[in-house]
Amino acid sequence: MSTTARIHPTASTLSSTIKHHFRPSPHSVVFRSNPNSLTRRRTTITTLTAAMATPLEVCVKSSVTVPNKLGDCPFCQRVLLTLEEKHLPYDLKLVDLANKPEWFLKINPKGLVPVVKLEEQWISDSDIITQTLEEKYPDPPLTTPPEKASVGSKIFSTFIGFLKSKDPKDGTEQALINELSTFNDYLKVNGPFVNGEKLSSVDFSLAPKLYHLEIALGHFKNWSVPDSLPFVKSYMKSLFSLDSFTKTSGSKEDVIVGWKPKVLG
Ligand SMILES: N[C@@H](CCC(=O)N[C@@H](CS)C(=O)NCC(=O)O)C(=O)O
Repeated sequence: MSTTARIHPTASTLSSTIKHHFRPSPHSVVFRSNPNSLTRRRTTITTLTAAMATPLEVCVKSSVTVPNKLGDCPFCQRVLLTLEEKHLPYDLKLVDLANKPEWFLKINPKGLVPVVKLEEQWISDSDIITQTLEEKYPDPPLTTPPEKASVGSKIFSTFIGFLKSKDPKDGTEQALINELSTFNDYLKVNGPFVNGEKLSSVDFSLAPKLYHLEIALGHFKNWSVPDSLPFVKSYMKSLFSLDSFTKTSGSKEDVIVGWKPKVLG
């Protein structure tokens, strides 16, 4: 675990600043875990305890098209999906990334979202946050077996390569198709999800990235996942229709506005 990713609120001025900004903030919305999500059957004492616990504070990207609305960051959505599927209540702090407030930069000087407060520590980076949530709230377990944890891991970078490409013959489209084909073959044998029948953390990392892929490539390149990859297509359809997904996804408009500068170069 990277030590740099843990942010320690040491100064007393910091905690008072956070309180001041958090309590009266118009951007503060309490989200309760969704009773209709896939994991709802687990009515254990742990779940009840979690549901009654103080909401976890989560800093996420705000919408750039609609005020006081959740934005389109795939890393933030990954964390929110994890909280939803673990039935953990959370208190959303919307951060305008184009004009980062002072209180947020004190929490995370790197200026990146998501950031979550766990046991009085602000933790950044979706990898570290989801790992820490798994350790602290193991029920329901969402761990992906280590040998499957990197399945699909090159899809996002190849998608960005293709999206930014201005030369149709530079091989970036084919590179993406190759990654998606490998994923399709994997799902055909091992699916419907990465760890078989059961959703796990790697699905909650991949799904928001595939959502961005679908919207951005559809809009900027009039491109969609080929019909020759039916397992990827049905994977995306299943993930995008989860209650936890629809509740935590940014709007199509935000996704498009977010990628525009990258496409224009
Ligand atoms: N590796 C980080 C990446 C987080 C990240 O890149 N977040 C973007 C938003 S999607 C961000 O905060 N960007 C800062 C900015 O746009 O100024 C994670 O997994 O949490």
